[in-house]
Amino acid sequence: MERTLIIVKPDGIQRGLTGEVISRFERRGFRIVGMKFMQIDRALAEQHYFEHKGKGFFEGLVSYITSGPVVVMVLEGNNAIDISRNTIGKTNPKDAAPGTIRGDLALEIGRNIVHGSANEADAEREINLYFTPAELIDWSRDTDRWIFE
Ligand code: D4T
Repeated sequence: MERTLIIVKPDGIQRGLTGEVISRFERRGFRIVGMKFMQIDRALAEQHYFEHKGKGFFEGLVSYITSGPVVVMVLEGNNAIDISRNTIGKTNPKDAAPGTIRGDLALEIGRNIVHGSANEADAEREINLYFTPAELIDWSRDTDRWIFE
C-alpha cells in the first residue's frame, strides 16, 4: 500500500479549512496513519522545497509555508500519491478543476492551501522529513474491506 505526505498549509489553517481539507481525504477513503499540528521552520522549509531553491518564487514560498501553523499527515491507500493529487487539483488553482480542493477553495498559486507529494521518491523523502517511524501507526480500519478491494 502506498503512502503520501499531505500538508494543510498556513492559509488553510488561517481560513478555518483544516477540517474541510482533512474531511475530503478521509471521505475519499484514505487511511490516516500519521498526523500533527506544527510550525515549519526555515531549515525544514528549505529541505522540503530544495528543488525550488534559486527560483524567483522560492523566498515567497518559504515565508508563506513558515508563516503559521500547518497540519501534516501521512495517508495510505493503493495509488495514494496520484489519487490524492487528483483530489488536490492542479498546482495553480486557476487551472484546478471544480470539485478539487484547490478548484473549490483557492485562487492563487502562492496560496494553494494544500501540499501533496508528487511521486514515490518525494513521498518517502517528505514522510521522513516530518515524521519518525514511531509516529506512523500501522492499523486496520473496520471499514477497510468496504474501501480497499
Ligand atoms: P506543492 O508542493 O505545494 O504540493 O505543490 P506542487 O507539487 O503541486 O507544485 P510544485 O512542487 O511545482 O511547487 C511547489 C510550491 O511552490 C509554489 N509555486 C510554484 C509558486 O508559488 N510559484 C510557482 O511559479 C510555482 C511553479 C506552489 C507550490
